[in-house]
Amino acid sequence: MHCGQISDFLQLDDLLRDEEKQARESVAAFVDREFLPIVDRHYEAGTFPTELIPKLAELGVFGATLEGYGCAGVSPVAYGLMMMELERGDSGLRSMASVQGMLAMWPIYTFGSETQKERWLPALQRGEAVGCFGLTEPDHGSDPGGMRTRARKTAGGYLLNGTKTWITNGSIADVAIVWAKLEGAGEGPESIRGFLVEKGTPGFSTTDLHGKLSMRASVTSSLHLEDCEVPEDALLPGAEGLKAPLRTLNQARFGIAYGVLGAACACYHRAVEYARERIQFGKPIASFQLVQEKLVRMHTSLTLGQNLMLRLGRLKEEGRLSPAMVSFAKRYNVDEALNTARLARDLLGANGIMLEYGVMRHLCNLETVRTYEGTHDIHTLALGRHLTGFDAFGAQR
Ligand code: TGC
Ligand code: FAD
Repeated sequence: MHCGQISDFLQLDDLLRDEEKQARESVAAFVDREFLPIVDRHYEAGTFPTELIPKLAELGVFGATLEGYGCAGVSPVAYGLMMMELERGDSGLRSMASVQGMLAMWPIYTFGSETQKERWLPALQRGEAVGCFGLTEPDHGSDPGGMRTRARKTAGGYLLNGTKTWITNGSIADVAIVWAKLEGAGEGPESIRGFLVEKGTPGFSTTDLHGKLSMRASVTSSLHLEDCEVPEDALLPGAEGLKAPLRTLNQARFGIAYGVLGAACACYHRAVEYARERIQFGKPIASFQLVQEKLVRMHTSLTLGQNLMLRLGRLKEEGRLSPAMVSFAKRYNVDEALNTARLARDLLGANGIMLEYGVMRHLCNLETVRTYEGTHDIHTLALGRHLTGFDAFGAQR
């Protein structure tokens, strides 16, 4: 069952094209058939079902909006609906796909040479290779402009040194997009460049992060670069300055803002069903006013989120989607999805904390989604800057 069947209060389906509905339905069927039966096992074990990667590729989810190189060239709305259905399964499943498609393929497509595109895009699209995006460092999360990772020009290429952490897909990736400051290109964020670092390159290693209580069905790693020499053609020629990773993040944030509606939808659906069936004081709890108020809040935020994303998807297609709009949607939809998951957890009583009911898993995942790709407060400040013209990010500016 897809999200449109769970709730389409404003009849937005009327505004979807046939191919957009088809994309949604094929991903939804995959999630129901192949992913939901195994997610609890993987969540408990803290593993990602890597055997599903070729199947995700067959569905066309990797780099779905790109043209050529085997990519489907679907509309932003079709892509967003795919992310929504994946996240109805689990935020970790959507994360795997959004990192592969938007954080690895998109920068290669946008900033890469033709040789780099030919080498990586078809393989990443087919799921024969996995990609990751290394921006965050142990001491630089919200302020990537302060990163310490350095690239030094050598006779045959570049020598990379530094550590990236919290990297989704890190240890399963065949290629990492590593952002580093190029020595001699300035001291500030203008010196940032992107490098394609292949698995197995001497001086490059990964370690997985364990002990996560959120995003358990997702691989999260640190990347270590110790005198790691990459060839000249590892540099993404079109990427200069902090703007390049931030433009990349814009793409992924759009998918996240759409995706979290799937997690919210799963929680809302579970809560409505549960409230109808659960009897207390001789009546279904759905008949109590306070319970109905919670369901109405969940349904309202889901409906507003669906409407918002359809509009933003159409603006994106027309090239009119601004970074401020993306910040708006990421901030608002994630916050609302988290509120929905909390309300659903509450409505399910003690059962709400059990893995088998799914809502606590979504709730825990959404805590990560609130933090990654720009924290809730970073997007607040991005919007505050947009509205006022004043930059409230750092004291020195
Ligand atoms: P600032 O001076 O604002 O910007 C530097 C240059 O970049 C441009 N720019 C943007 N371009 C496109 N989209 C955006 N959203 C942009 N934001 C800024 C800007 O115009 C400027 O261009 P130019 O030509 O003037 O050079 O830079 P700042 O240092 O003040 O930083 C701004 C801030 C705080 C918003 C930025 O650093 C930021 O977004 N921080 C959050 C970091 C973040 O989101 N990290 C995410 C890591 S990846 C991840 O979490 C993946 S999880 C994936 C998964 O599993 O799904
Ligand atoms: P910090 O930046 O230290 O922030 C801590 C707190 O301070 C937050 O509440 C923040 O909002 C607040 N804060 C910071 N600056 C300000 C300010 N100026 N004003 C007000 N408040 C402020 N990164 C990647 O590069 N690639 C990935 O694939 C990736 N995947 C991830 C997967 C997971 C599971 C997680 C948890 C993270 C992932 N990240 C990834 C990292 C993620 O992007 C960062 O965690 C995020 O950008 C926040 O950085 P931080 O954790 O260092 O928090």
